[in-house]
Amino acid sequence: MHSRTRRHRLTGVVGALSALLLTVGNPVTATARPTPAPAPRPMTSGPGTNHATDDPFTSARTAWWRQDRFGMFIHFGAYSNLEGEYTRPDGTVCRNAEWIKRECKIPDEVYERQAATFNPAGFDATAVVKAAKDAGQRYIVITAKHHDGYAMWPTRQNKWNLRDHSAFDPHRDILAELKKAADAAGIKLGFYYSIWDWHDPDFGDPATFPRYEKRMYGQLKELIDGYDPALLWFDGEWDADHPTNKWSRQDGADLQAYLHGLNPRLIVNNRVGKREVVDGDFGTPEQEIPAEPVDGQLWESCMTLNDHWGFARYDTHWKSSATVIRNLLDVAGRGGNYLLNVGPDRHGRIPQPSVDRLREAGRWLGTHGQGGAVYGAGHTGLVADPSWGAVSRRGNDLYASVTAWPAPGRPLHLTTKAPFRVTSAEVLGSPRQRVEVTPAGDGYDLTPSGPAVDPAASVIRLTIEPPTAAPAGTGTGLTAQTWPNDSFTGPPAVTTTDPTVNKSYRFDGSPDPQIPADHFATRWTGSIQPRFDETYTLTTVSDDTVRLWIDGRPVIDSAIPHGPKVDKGTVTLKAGHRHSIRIDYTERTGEAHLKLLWSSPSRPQQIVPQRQLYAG
Ligand code: FHN
Repeated sequence: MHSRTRRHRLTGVVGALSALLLTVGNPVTATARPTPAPAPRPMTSGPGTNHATDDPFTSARTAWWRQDRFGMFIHFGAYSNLEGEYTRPDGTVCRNAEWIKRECKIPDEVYERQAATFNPAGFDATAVVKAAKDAGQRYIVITAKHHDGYAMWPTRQNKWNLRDHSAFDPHRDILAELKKAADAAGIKLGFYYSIWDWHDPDFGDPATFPRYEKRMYGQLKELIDGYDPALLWFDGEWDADHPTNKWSRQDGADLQAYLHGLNPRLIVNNRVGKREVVDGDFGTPEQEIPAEPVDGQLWESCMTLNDHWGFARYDTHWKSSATVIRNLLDVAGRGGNYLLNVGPDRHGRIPQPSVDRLREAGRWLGTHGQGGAVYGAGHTGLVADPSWGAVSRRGNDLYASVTAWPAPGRPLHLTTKAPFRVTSAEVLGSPRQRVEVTPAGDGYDLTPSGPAVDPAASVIRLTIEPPTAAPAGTGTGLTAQTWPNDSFTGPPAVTTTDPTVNKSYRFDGSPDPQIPADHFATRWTGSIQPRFDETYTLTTVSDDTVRLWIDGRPVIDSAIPHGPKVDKGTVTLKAGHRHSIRIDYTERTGEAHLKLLWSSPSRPQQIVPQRQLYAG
């Protein structure tokens, strides 16, 4: 339900822009013509296309990301050369980090002159990767290009980069060095890339924006082809001025399709579009931790270690390692990832206070098996989020991470949301300590016999006998009838069996080549078979309308046309029983999405799997 702001096909963009290529360049510093990015590989688009290729909650493509949980963010660019301070001609000092050019109103030529002295000769990729590993951070996301447009690799699209505009050794490539060190250490490497570009002269005018976009696509292809990143972390997608940023939902949808055409394994964040639940693979709450699991999409909380992303020599307001550890446990217990930032100085060195705090976090994670509360762990609906810490589940272990250890003999109460037995309990790192587990009220009382193991957090590992699960189903999916109108009028034009309800048609797709991208309707019918006797939360992500019934009773009614939207309803289901389900979905104009997810105390959020859906 979005009017089309600026519809263009990538092929159109490539076609139109390649003709313009000879008239563009970067007049600020370049005289050479940028090398044209070769036309991208053909990708599917148009009616019949579903851009949702898997369920990010369970797919092999995202498995490493959901397992690793904890990453290192690195903000490093030409701004780092100023180390957070700019002395104006009048002698006054202006302070900022990665936004220093804009916030301190540094003239282009002054900023370019200082960038020409940038020489991060001290950048040691092996040391950076070691700092991440010592911290227990299992992936790295480094700024390849921030808002100032300065590329940290030898891009062929312009001369505003670390190879062509710096005092740095022209034979070095820090992204290649980091990629090599990360691969050697088994650490995944991703790149941050700002869509908003303060430097490219073609960015701010809609008439010339396609020329910028062609260079942006070219740079992203360079990064994918040249460094094989596991992840792209977009930013700068919001509406802004100076220069005007009119990045649209259509632009984001086109870019995401282009990138997955280059590398189907790539993981992309929601800022590729406009941070909607349907954009990219994960949401990006910043400097905050959601109070509970996020509906409809994976998520990653990104944070600074002090108060700045880029290096600021005066900023000594460091988070404690205990705060880092507790944040990480809260994030993991709510099913998210934690991307914690370092800002190297102008020499390329990570500040020692950052290294010290990160190393302490890594010590905690690597001690007594406490990392089990994070790596491969996630949200459990079996218990309520406690006031004394966080609980995460990994297999049949619940990790109760206690940040407020009780007085001797006093219990920790754990509210349960489904019946399960606790078969053993131990304090990690204190093998002789006993933990009394007593049924109490709406759950259990956990009473440790001794002191906390660690002031940051101590972990009580509960091994449980989980609620009984019915055998996995044998379903093949739901019957899907589609009409070439949005009122279910006349006979359906297409009837198929859909293995799952996981559709991102976006702006150009539809259920079938004969169904137009706008004004269609689909009805799914059949039955849904839960594996647990529990109250399930059914979640839809829809654009434009959706209504859902279970056993003939309405569970979701979101019939007012809308943009990408999450709706939820609860229903008590019986393990192994086939409950009838009907979903009525309509697409009016513009963007189109429909996903059906479920969760329960025993079942973390996922697209309802095929084997639990039956056509009849
Ligand atoms: O403007 C940027 C900021 O400089 C920094 O890169 C953060 C990190 O996620 N993102 C934007 C602010 O939301």
